[in-house]
Amino acid sequence: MSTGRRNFLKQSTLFALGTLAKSAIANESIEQLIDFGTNAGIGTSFSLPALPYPYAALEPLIDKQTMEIHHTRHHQAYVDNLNKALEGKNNTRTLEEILNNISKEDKTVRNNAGGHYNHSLFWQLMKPFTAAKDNLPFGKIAETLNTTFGDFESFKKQFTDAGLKRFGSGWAWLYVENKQLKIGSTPNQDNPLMDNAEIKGLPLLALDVWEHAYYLKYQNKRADYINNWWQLINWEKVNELFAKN
Ligand code: MN3
Repeated sequence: MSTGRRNFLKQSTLFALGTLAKSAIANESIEQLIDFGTNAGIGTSFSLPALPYPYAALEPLIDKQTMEIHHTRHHQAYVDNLNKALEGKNNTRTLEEILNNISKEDKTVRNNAGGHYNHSLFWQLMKPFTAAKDNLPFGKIAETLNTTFGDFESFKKQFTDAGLKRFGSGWAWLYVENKQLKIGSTPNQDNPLMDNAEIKGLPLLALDVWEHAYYLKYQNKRADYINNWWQLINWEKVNELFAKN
């Protein structure tokens, strides 16, 4: 969808909602940066956002088949199951509003709303693999990572540990809580936007450590997958998200 059309729909939705909650303002700014597909305005349902690059763009670090299955089957299933779970409930909330009040929802909505949000972020926080040179952060996020964690290598080690130590399925996060950068992880499809999650804040960087994200190429070697993922981070997008905080 074109930006103009999306903005038009967003404006219409906001107009239709009448009163503008604070969370809707935050949501609006994040949605200018991350494509979550069709938003859940009145009478609409969620949809799968297109990948911002071809399925093979992350080769050889993440293979085409993994990306294709991950996007068209796993992410699509979260979208479909979320829509199914909300069917007949006359949902008027945005994805972010649902997540902010997830303690009031059942497990099906929790897992699928989280799955839809997390994967939409994950795709857009990566970029096509170009060269084997180090893909280092730059700008404001680089400076703040240094002042918060000492240096990039220390940050990288702590974040990698968060991904490695998450037992079973889940996500590793860099997020902002009270203006502070923090590292953490969540189980299943939980994320820091959920009102009763283990960690809370606004996500800047998301890493899927479910086996389906890496098993075809890496089998049980999660550490190798994480080590290669650093070459794919879209630091420009991380900076854009950070600037909104
Ligand atoms: Mn996944």
